[in-house]
Amino acid sequence: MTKDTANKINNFLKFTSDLILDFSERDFSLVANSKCASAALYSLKVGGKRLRPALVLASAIAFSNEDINADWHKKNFRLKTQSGEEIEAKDIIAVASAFEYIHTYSLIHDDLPVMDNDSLRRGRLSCHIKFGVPIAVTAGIYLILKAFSALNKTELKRRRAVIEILRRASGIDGMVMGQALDILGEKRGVSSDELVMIHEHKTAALIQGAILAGAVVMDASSDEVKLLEKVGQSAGLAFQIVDDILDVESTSLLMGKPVGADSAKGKSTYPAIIGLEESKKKACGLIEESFNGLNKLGKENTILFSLISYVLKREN
Ligand code: GRG
Repeated sequence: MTKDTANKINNFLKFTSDLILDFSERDFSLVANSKCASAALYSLKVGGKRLRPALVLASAIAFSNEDINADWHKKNFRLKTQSGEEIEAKDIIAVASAFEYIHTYSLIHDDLPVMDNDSLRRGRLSCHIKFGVPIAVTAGIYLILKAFSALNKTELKRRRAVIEILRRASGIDGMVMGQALDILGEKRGVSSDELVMIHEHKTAALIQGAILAGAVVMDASSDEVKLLEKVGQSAGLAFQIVDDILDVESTSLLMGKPVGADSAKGKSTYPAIIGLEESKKKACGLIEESFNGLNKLGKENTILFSLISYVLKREN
């Protein structure tokens, strides 16, 4: 990756982070004195790469009727859908934020003592260590409800479709199912096919949903959505394989959470099942598949393409 591309990606992630933090500060302001909202905001604010909301924005930009070099890098940008309708920044930012709310809830609940029992997240104390388990549980539930109410408040023509994408990606057809399969498989160990199934649901579904939501807001056609489903699924699976690899190769300082935790807990991971080198090859192959899909869609010269390359190059 060139230095130029790396800078472009980092700037875009920072741009996304600023937008969603600004949105969530206002979104939570009415309940700012509630412990539950404070805990939710704490977990949102402590950091994170902001990949999912960045994918929503990047996909919306890729499928908009904009010149790809247009100056959308400002707070009140507007994007035109493929049918020429203008979409306001606030509505796209609401969609991006909803994905980050759901992702943050999943991290809060994943860290709980009854799940992974991790006390560090994003380089800071996990939500339940800082606020106690009952507040952390309610903060997670609060984030789920806020995500769907943020989508519901948008004036998007495709609002219902976007709500359905997030519901499918995060619920029993997606992330929740993946997490449940992961927990059930922990004790007995899983086959490589089962591991693909777990990763595709636990992690890839939300990443895929973020890419689909941005495109659907911009009126992507059903053929485009079909191709994008594969793009998102491959990128999402690659993301989790890289996560498994980083758990072996990275440091706790870089990751902002304990490393080596997967093998210590006897979790089934790609490196444990097929080895480190094969895992790296698998992740590269999946990103190639994603790129092929984007090429077919004529989206090779976009920030969406660059963000997908970041899945492979990320260091934390
Ligand atoms: C109770 C069955 C049940 C489900 C609840 C807790 C939960 C739902 C799901 C857990 C899903 C989960 C934690 C998946 C892991 C995905 C993953 C690799 C997260 C790390 O994402 P990053 O690296 O994190 O993007 P940052 O901090 O950068 O945002």
